[in-house]
Amino acid sequence: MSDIDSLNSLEAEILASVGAASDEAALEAVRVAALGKKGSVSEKMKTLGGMDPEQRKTVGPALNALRDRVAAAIAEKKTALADAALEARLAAETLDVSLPVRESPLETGRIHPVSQVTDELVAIFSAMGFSVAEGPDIETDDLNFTKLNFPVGHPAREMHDTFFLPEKENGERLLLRTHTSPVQIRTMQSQEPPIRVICPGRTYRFDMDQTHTPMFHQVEGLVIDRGAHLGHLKWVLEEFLKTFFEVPSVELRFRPSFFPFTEPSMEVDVRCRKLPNEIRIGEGDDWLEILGCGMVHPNVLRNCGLDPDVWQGFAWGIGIDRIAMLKYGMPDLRDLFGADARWLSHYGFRALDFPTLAGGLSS
Ligand code: 2NL
Repeated sequence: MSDIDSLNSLEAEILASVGAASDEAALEAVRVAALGKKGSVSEKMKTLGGMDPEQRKTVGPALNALRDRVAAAIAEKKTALADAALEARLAAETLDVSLPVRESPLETGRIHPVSQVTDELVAIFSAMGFSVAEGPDIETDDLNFTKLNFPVGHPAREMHDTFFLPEKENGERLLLRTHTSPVQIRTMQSQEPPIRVICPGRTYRFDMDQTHTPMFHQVEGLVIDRGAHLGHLKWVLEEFLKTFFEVPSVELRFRPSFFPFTEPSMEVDVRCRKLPNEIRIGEGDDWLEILGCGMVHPNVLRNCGLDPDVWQGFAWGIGIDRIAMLKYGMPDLRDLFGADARWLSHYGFRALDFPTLAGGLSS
């Protein structure tokens, strides 16, 4: 084969490999195999030195031209591969800017009415200078009953239909709190008076019918101060009910009652109008029982290390679920804990509409 023929076949071979290279790495391998230090073209260059001048005169320029054409072919193929890679990426990574924005969970989710009403209570009492205290759902017999002046073995304990936990080795029997009063006991034991606190939270009684669920929510309020008296209690309750039900005035009726932890104890009715599907607070000729309250029993103060001759207190307790139903017109208590998303989307509240006094609480 003549020198020129063999160069032609070498070039054809290299150009075929360039054409066949399917990505940049394969192309680089072809380049090294041809133009690299030990490549086929470079090896050919090295043979020029051993040629006679006549031969070198024809082979030299032909080889140079071959090397330039191969280099140009590789450069061109490199650009083509880079373009193809970009095209492929553009095709694979399309972004549909016309897709509608997905609604944020902040918009689709709803705040449960019990949470909303709890937030409203916190807003109202915060504005009156109360703090919020919380405590455990599982309590001791001592904090749930004994400290609250329920004598051991007294039938008043039975009235609470308590859920007890299995007895421990040491004979101690824990329970699910039947009211949030143990939180106030803990507060009186750990803080110096004066005290102004509300304690919202879950409470439990073994009871289930149209108007009772075994778990329900309560908020209790407690004020301990020198000279705290019934007049203060009545004012606090009136302001609270007016603000909560968002009416200009309420009329209250205090009836004597009994709780072991207050003396005197009272039940409070609020004037209302009972319509077929609605109860309007603050007007009409009917009365609705709404909460229980009283002056803290001296035994309870003593049980918490407070001298009843120095410190007086008043307290009240109210069912959150019931006032939520009253305010927002939910007819069945059990729906509150049915975990039905359709019910929640109807009665629930938007996450960013949190209640403030300035914003009108529920609006
Ligand atoms: C009701 C009655 C009431 C209290 C709760 C209380 C707490 C302490 C001391 C004295 Cl630590 N009293 N709480 C007082 C009166 C009534 O709740 O019928 N709630 C739904």
